[in-house]
Amino acid sequence: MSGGDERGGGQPVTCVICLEEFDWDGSRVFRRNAQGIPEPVTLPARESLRWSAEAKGTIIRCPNRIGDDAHYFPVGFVLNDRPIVIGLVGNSSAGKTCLLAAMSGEIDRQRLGPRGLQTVPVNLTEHSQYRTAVVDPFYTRGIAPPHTNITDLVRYADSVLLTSYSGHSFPLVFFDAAGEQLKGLHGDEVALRFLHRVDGLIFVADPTLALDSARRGNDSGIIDDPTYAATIAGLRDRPSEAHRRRLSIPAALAITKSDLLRFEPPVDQWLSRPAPSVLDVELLHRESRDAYAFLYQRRATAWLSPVDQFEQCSLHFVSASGSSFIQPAGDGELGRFARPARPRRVLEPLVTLLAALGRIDDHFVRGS
Ligand SMILES: Nc1nc2c(ncn2[C@@H]2O[C@H](COP(=O)(O)OP(=O)(O)OP(=O)(O)O)[C@@H](O)[C@H]2O)c(=O)[nH]1
Ligand SMILES: [Mg+2]
Ligand SMILES: [Zn+2]
Repeated sequence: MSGGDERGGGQPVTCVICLEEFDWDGSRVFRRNAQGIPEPVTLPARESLRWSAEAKGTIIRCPNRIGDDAHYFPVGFVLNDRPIVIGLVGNSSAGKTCLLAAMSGEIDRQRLGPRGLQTVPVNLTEHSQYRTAVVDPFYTRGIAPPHTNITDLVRYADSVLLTSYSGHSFPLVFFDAAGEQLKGLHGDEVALRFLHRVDGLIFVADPTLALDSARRGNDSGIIDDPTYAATIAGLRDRPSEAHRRRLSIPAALAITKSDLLRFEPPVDQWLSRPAPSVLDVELLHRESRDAYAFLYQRRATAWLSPVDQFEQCSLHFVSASGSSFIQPAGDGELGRFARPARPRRVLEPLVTLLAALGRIDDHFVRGS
């Protein structure tokens, strides 16, 4: 194959799937044929006027192989600002995969547009597959995304390319940081790279657990999620976090499944609010205070640890589905929600993280 050594001189780029950095020479790319098989293409020199036209729609291969599949991602992902990596943390069944499907669906529907970020279509097979297999059935028929198999500790879930009105483009990459397994993260390369590379975290909390325990009169008062502590401990190993009392990357706590509490104050007033068109810092603080009090009163104080451990941690009431889950009648049945998905406020935690990372133009933020 022409195009030279993938690890040879060139610009350092980050694979959005395994987060490993490698050198890319600017000319070695691939294009999928009609069967979807990537075939090598060599681009003209970077200085050439033909370069951008010929690079359009091509993909880059990462030399790293984790698992069975080679990693391919759009050339557009390396021509722009570095990727922003967002991780979802929470126990099994907390609602991470549903929240991710809802965020991805909302982003594809340009619901970040009023916040100053447009989605740019890129040729990313993984994103189209994810949309077809998970997001579309969730939106059109209320089909619940399948449970995530715990084969990896953290796993690439989805990515999109966003452009701000001020003209900056950056890839946004989501990782699903699976369950209790994070405890054993020291043996796992991708988990370690993830923890060293992640730019922001969404901690996912299932409020029904807190309610159940309140109803049971659980006096032990411990409603814990071991994935929170494991992730926080892993982040503490980052050189940039050494000797800091609080972790410097931004975090958000998403109290998901809030549709189940939609008649309860204060959830009712937050969930029924339309998504704001600017990030109003005063409102954000009010919602965070309400959500903090809500969890505190239900003795879910262990979930509040991110508030103490991160310099910035906002709290949000969200619902991925907007309606309740119907238990499947039989073994072979798909789990589904009562209605096609109508996500509520799922982009608020993300927008808050992106604002903290300087990716939301000032024009779309009020107060500070
Ligand atoms: N009512 C309601 N139920 C939800 C919502 N999101 C998730 N659920 C329920 O919670 C279950 C688990 O959600 P998942 O998103 O698969 O949970 P997860 O955190 O990805 O779990 P693992 O993949 O096992 O780590 C779903 O099958 C639904 O029953 C929501 O927004 N509203
Ligand atoms: Mg999952
Ligand atoms: Zn890779």
